[in-house]
Amino acid sequence: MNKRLTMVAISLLIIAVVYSACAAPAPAPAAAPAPAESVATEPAAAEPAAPAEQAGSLIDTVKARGKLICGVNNQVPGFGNVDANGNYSGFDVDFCRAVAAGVLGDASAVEYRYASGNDRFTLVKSGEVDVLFRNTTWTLTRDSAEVGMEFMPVTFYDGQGMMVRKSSGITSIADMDGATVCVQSGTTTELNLADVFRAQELEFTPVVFEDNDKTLAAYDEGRCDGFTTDKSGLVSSMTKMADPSEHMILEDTMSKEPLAGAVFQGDPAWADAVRWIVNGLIEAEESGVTSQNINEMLGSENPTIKRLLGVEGEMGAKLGLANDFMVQALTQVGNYGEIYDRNLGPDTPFNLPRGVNALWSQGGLLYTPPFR
Ligand SMILES: N[C@@H](CCC(=O)N[C@@H](CS)C(=O)NCC(=O)O)C(=O)O
Repeated sequence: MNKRLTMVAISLLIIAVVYSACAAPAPAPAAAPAPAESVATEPAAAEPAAPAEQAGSLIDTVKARGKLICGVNNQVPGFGNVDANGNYSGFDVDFCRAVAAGVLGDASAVEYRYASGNDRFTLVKSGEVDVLFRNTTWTLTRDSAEVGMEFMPVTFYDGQGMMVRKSSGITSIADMDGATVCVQSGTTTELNLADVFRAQELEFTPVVFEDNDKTLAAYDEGRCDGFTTDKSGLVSSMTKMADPSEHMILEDTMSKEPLAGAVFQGDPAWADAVRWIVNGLIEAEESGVTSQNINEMLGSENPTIKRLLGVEGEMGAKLGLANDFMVQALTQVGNYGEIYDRNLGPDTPFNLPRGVNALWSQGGLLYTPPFR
């Protein structure tokens, strides 16, 4: 059998999903264990239990309910995490809070629901969550009717990476022929892993788990030569390892992972409202409006700032929101840069440089269409 066929055969023999032996304690009281899948594929279209569409726009549902139901991660510190008291925090979580502030005027009016890699799109399609902010990559398949997501602006440009033990002597993916790699099911990660190794004609054995804590625990216990996920996830996971100093993240970037929020496809009013709250957080950073200076900024003569803050124009009303929707989001949560710094910046254990996640005006990729 040639190398490529052997590799495909091995890939098809996806190894067992292990529950108890490798499980790190689930930190989330609200965590609902996801069903394990031994063979992970891109989730197919969910059966439409109660599509948001049938009940009118979610914008009205959320207002009537008085709270936002947000699908998040609960085990990725810095992005989506829950503490022992059930308090959620992280970069993604702050976007939930900003949407709640923009739609309801109250950033705390959020009910968080754990969305696993496998069930996240089903939760959105069935209307169990209003919006998903969960390190989710915008892909064609997920955007299409097959999975049925409507993606929001990219909030974090990421790429897949590989963690290995320093003692392994591995310095790049090219050194990983025959390696065993711990990976999470229901993710782009699993699909990219096969693509990248196949392209380099490398054999590998994936060991698949249904959430990050289990995947990481298995790697940390020495059951795999490598642990692969989004680089953001690797950096975050390092903080949970027995001895992070024994490990390193390879330079290789295995994929593009534009992480974005997502809502049900078929509710344009809701999609527009969420989309422009995210855009508003980026516009505010570009315009220099922060949670700290917003009161002064309400008096600004800058026309973009006037429209952003609802001093002029009817931007909120066009979206079915209050005209001060961004004042609420910015006062209570802060602009994109404040959200980034609070969760990932120099004063956090992650200290992630902005890199491509800088504003376009500072050499990055963040660019919002105009508020007019
Ligand atoms: N961005 C990729 C991967 C996202 C992903 O699920 N990453 C893992 C590793 S950081 C994760 O969040 N796991 C936590 C969990 O499933 O609870 C995707 O959208 O498929």
